[in-house]
Amino acid sequence: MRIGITCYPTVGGSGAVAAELGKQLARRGHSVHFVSYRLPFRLGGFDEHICFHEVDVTTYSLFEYPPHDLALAAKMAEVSRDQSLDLLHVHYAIPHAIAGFLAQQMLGDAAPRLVTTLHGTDITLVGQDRSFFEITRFGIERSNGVTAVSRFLARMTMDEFQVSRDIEVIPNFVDVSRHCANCSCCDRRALAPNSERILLHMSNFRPVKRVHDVIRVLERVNRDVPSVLLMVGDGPERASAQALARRLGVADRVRFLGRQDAVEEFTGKADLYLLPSELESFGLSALEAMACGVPVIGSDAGGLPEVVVNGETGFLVPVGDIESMAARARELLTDETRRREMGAAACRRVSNLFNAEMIVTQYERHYERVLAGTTKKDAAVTSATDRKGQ
Ligand code: GMT
Repeated sequence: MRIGITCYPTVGGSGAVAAELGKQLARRGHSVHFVSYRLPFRLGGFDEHICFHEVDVTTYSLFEYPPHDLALAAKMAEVSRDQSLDLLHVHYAIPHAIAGFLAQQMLGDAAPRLVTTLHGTDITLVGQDRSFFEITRFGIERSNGVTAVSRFLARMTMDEFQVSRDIEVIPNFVDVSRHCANCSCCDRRALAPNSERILLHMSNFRPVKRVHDVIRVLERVNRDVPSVLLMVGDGPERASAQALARRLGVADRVRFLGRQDAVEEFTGKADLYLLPSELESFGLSALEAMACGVPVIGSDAGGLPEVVVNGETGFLVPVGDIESMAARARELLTDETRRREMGAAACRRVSNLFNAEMIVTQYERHYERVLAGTTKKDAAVTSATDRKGQ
């Protein structure tokens, strides 16, 4: 297939999924064209089947707000026409689904089909804003195929936006072969020179991630179990999180590593992964930790229970319950056998349910159905009829 992909190029789960999906599709021989205003993060390296098309946003003295979304739509139409794209797959509803729809309108009969993947905050935060509600709904209704990254997100989209169309759940995934399943290969001494336990958190430090909770948990755990905390990523709450670490007297225990692309190179060094988000439609970073055999302690919110099985691959506690989070962390850090068992269970869960091989095939099947103009329900009915006929 000839596939156009549009995503936010900045650090974030939706961009990570889009980049990884593009690479995996290219590996399968599809021709992939990324259209965005910057090279998406995690899309480094040359691949003969991947091209990047940069959206140029013209500035002009009349424009107080340069019209990025129109420039994107025009570029999507241009690339679709020049590369004879079969479909455009956009990640994050706003504004990408609308730009994709506009591109289709510009091309008329020659337009590619449009697939929109909902990732989370496009529905749970941005889409809920009154000024975006109707246009988000419009984008969902007008896409030829819609996928959501968790059952939670699909349900929420249908309930909140009252859409009756099919939304297929296609979860986040990990290239299991790239993530180390055994953390003993890693040298921990550079990060924990006095054999402290290592806690890890990775995010874009937006308020929804509750990064202050992460610092507070480390402070509590460190009272009994000497520990260090690695904070990976960057964003609006970084400075206040650093200030909190200083105020709580644990600044020397917390290392802010900033943005890191090759997360698989150090994730396996951690003993525990913390994700106390207010809401998480899926929680890609938790999945990446699990793939490295690291148990997750997170909040019992959104789609996270679809990723982390409470008591089996980690623990889930109510949002904001720092004491329970710290207690669970202490419990695992002082029982190495249990921690390792949970880590191994986490790793198995990723291999069995969320590995790239399986999930990318699910996307391919979705594309095929969209191109054929059928739905998953039609396909199920057809195969049931075929079975009856046999
Ligand atoms: O988490 C973020 O703030 C980034 C955001 C994004 O769209 O880039 O992530 C969302 O999409 C990820 C990939 O599908 C999911 O794993 C994250 O759970 C989701 N974030 C939230 O729901 C807060």
